[in-house]
Amino acid sequence: MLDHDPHRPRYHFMPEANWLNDPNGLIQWRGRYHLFYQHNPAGPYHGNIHWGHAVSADLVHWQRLPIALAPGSDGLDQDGVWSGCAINNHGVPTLLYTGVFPPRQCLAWSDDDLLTWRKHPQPIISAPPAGLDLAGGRHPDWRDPWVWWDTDRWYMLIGTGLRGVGGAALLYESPDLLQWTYRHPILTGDQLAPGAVWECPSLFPLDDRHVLLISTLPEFRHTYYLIGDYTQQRFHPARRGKTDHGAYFYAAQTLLDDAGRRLMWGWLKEGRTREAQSAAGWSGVMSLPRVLRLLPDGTLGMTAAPELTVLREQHVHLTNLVVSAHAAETAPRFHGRCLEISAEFDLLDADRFGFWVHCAPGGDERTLVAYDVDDQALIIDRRQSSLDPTVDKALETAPLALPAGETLKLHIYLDQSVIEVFANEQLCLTSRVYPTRSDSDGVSPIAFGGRVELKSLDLWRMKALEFSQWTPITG
Ligand code: DQQ
Repeated sequence: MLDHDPHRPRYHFMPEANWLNDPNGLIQWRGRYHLFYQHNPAGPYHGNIHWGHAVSADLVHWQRLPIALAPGSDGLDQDGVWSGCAINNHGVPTLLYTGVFPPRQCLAWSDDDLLTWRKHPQPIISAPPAGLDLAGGRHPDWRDPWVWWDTDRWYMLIGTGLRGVGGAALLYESPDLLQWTYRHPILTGDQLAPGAVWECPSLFPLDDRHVLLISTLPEFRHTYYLIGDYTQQRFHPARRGKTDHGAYFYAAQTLLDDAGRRLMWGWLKEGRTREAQSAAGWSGVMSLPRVLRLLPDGTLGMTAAPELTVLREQHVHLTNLVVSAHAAETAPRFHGRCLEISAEFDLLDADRFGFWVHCAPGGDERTLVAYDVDDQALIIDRRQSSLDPTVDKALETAPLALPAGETLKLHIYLDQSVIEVFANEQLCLTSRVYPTRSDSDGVSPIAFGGRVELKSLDLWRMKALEFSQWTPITG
């Protein structure tokens, strides 16, 4: 049934059905990429949280593996196995996560190459540090361990919020992953670092700087990056930005791969009602893997992982096309809901230009992915994206200055209800659309208020993936 769902992505990773949220425990182990994720195998809603697991040799074709961690033990994680990370503990694959409720930091390890996991019988940290006034309701917000080794010991960050102050990333240290000592926050909320509570904090070096990722509450819309220096166990941020400017990319986590690349994934939330998610039988999609780099202006740049090119099928290539609103009827029109579009535009006198996507004949339903010259912003205009009155249709924008003479390079991934747009190898704007008509699949270049030159356009139909299932060896 799910195979015929026109909104269900075809080449983004997803569980077979039901609920997915945060990426967890990202690690490359013996050459293969392991992706764990928050998962409810019992339904398309958040609850009963397990760690799902998938593995890939190439970042594109994923094999679904058995559930790695399930809620179970009283006093550990009976209400859910919440987010965390994976590390190589001197040769032993090890997961650290938050068991709920109340929150406790827990550990599990594998003796069989990450296939099955054994939980340490007690929490490794059973309660937050005494004396801190932590945000939260019945239970404190204090979760999502991020762990690394430095010189002669392990370090851990835990996300939390300090009442009256803001979000915080608490630092702990340990000689053996079992005995932990609390030190202090490496950073607390200030003008640069928003949010009352930080979820899924993570810290990693990138070139000669450090990056801290925080996913913030109560906003619950963005993973922010802070770029700065980590010295004397304190983080000193210099720049802040959004890992994605849309409202759907959250709880991002990264891994350092064997090639030295810092790769990032995030949870793509849904933009429709709980009832619609329940009727669909699935909710939540993993983003495409993104390669991070520091840009010369000190911000975080990102591109889609080049491995994704293996998904390309039929191809159209056009060059030097002048596009204007008047020529809209004659502009080339393509069809598809699973496409990669790579385009380079030279600004002429248009004040807005880009592509109609998911466009029905006559334009009853259509979504605009465009650059607005006056506003200096990339936009995804979803206001006409669906005839369904219940789905999200807000306009999404990302500030993007184009210095005189610079072209705009758009890299757009359409995968049914997912739109991921990379602009000038700098930033990303991701959104969700839910057209109702089966013929809402047109794609065409468009310009408003003048003309634009489409210097080059490449468009590929993308392969639909079957995420293979793991089958136990019997006999
Ligand atoms: N999701 C997990 C938490 C984390 C939140 C629970 C972020 O551990 O803080 O599913 O989306």
